[in-house]
Amino acid sequence: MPSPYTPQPHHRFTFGLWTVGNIGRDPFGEPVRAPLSPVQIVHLLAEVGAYGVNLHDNDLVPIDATPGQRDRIVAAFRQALAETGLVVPMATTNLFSHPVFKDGAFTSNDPRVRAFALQKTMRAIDLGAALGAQIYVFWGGREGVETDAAKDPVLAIHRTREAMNFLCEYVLDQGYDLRFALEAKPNEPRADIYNATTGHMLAFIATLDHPEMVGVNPEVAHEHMAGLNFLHNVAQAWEAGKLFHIDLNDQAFGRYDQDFRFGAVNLKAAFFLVKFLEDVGYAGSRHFDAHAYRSEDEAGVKDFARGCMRTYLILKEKAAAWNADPEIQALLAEIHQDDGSAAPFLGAYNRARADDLKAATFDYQALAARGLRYERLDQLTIELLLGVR
Ligand code: DIG
Ligand code: MN
Ligand code: MN
Repeated sequence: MPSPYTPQPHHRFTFGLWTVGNIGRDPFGEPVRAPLSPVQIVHLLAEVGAYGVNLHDNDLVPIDATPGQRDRIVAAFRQALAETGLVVPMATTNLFSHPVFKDGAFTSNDPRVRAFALQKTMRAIDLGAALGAQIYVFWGGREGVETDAAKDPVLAIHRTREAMNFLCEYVLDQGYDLRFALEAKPNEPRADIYNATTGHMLAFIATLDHPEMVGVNPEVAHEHMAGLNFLHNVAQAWEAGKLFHIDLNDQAFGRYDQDFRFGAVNLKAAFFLVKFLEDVGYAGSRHFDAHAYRSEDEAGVKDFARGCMRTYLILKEKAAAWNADPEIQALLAEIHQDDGSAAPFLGAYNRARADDLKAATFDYQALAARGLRYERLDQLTIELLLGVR
């Protein structure tokens, strides 16, 4: 019997080619690991037990590849997928590495760059669809400014909307079974990035011509960079029917984008996130958009990938234990008790209800005096996570 922490395909754990393929370059240092080919990465992910592999167009096909080179690269990648059984649930476009995108892609002040970005994205969508992807992520890493003198933020919104509407129409025209997932980040590599958080993206989606095709891809690190509660943002996306994908990793608040191993920093936050995803029955990929420490060799990269999945599965088991813990559940029942006395006043508005409520008497001093037992509840949660319950 495999360990309960052994990843299985039904767990839907995925990694981008760029994650376990990260060679450890950072702004202050050269690469520390030899590059792995996409085929090598597929086999590495199969070895550690991943379900799928995601990719930017240029993670697989270099931007300057000839059509013949492209075909050979894609054929070898397909062969590796066939040999390992890995699938490609998500694809995306690299609209941030090449210098042509130094001032953005869809929001660039140069209309030729905006047109090139659309062309590149359509071709990347074709590649993703051909590989079976059903989610297409947009992360606008360069869609921002260092100085607001350079770009009108309203014009940036219009340009982004025009691009998204164009690409939604393209997907419909091509007949692809593909939905878009927009990924927010507040800054880095630009000093400020437009649509900085998942909340901004949810508001932006509502202004599109085909909002039903577009959801979000929240990332732990990016919402933490903005100092936000990731669970709340995921819950709002879920409640809106827009949680199409999720980027799992970890991140200290107030730091650069660390993309740490899942659960490596904020274990309690990771627990409540896993509990939420499992409680609501989130059926999408558990995508680890993260990378190993720069200190690691290839063996360490595998430790990183295994750690992401093991921590998720351990926290999934802890969530089930929390839901079954008699003392925790008794406390929750006490906390959420309802004597029914407020029932006549709550719910949809009507005149009679409003009049009755205005006429009602509340002993708000007594209500204020009630202790809510959250300290005990949180302590029990901590002790469950510490393994003493
Ligand atoms: C960074 O968090 C971004 C890019 O890696 C990619 O476009 C997206 C896919 O998950 N995440
Ligand atoms: Mn990130
Ligand atoms: Mn990401």
